[in-house]
Amino acid sequence: PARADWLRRLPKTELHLHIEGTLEPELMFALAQRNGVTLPYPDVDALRAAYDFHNLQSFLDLYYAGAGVLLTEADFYDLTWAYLERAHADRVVHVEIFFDPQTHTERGVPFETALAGIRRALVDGEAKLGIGFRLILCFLRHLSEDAGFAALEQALPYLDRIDGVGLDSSEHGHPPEKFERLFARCKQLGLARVAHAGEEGPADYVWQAIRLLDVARIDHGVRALEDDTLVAYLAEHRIPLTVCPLSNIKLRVFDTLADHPLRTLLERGLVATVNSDDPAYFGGYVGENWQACADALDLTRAELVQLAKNGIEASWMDDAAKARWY
Ligand code: ES4
Ligand code: ZN
Repeated sequence: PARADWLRRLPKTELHLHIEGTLEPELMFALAQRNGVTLPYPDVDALRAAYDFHNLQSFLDLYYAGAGVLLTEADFYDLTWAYLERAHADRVVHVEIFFDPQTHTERGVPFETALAGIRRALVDGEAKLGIGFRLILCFLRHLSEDAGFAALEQALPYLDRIDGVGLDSSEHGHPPEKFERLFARCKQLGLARVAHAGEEGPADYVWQAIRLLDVARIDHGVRALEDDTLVAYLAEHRIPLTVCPLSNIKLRVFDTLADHPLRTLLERGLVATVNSDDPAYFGGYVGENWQACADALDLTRAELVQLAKNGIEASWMDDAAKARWY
């Protein structure tokens, strides 16, 4: 129908995307073969059948195992390029993607191998597909703050190629306060900061991310709605939330998309954006996230335009680039 067509053509941003979460089963098997890695599944269908998650941790276990096929610079390039082509088909004009260096360095893959492959694809994506980009190094919160400092140490020679840092992985029991000193150091180094908070964790973790990590955005943040003072603060300071609707359903944060509070976030004046998180695992890229929300919540064109504008506002593109899309 006309609305689906219009929505497909709407210029979009993607501000919450784990590049390791774009590893499709087909590519996982192809890279396993190329690299002589044996996967614990006989074929693509058996692997896909295992994507039946009941919470964040059950997903993360598979996500970290899957990343084990990524060994060479070419692997990271192919992964990122496949994502960019997919994003381009959804009319994504700007991406800010996460990568998890600790997932790779712990396996003996050098920091610069992952960085170089991802960056080279992003540079090609800008030249050939017109997709602007930023790159965000995520620290794994289930590991220690010292491990995070070690990852930052490895990144120091490459900081001209990294735009910001984030905080991801298992939220329960790993509050933002665990990383206060690490993020203070990142701030000193001139790195922008974001953090996953209020996905499975409580609204208090969102407060901690703001007050202790001084973040520019909150990744997920849907549980902020449990705290009216926090909602007012986020609205007043225009701190964006990078919301991932299909992710929230797959990981059982909400039962169905019809129960998702995306419209409520807009009604409360929050800078909510739509993103895909780990699209190879959660059943949809950014276009499918938009279409599924538009359908399940019967979003108006005005609401959809607001979400698109929020993505531009929340992004770290420069002002000239923002002006192009407003
Ligand atoms: C993640 Cl959905 C989600 N939450 C936290 N950490 C992650 N890493 C990759 N996907
Ligand atoms: Zn995420």
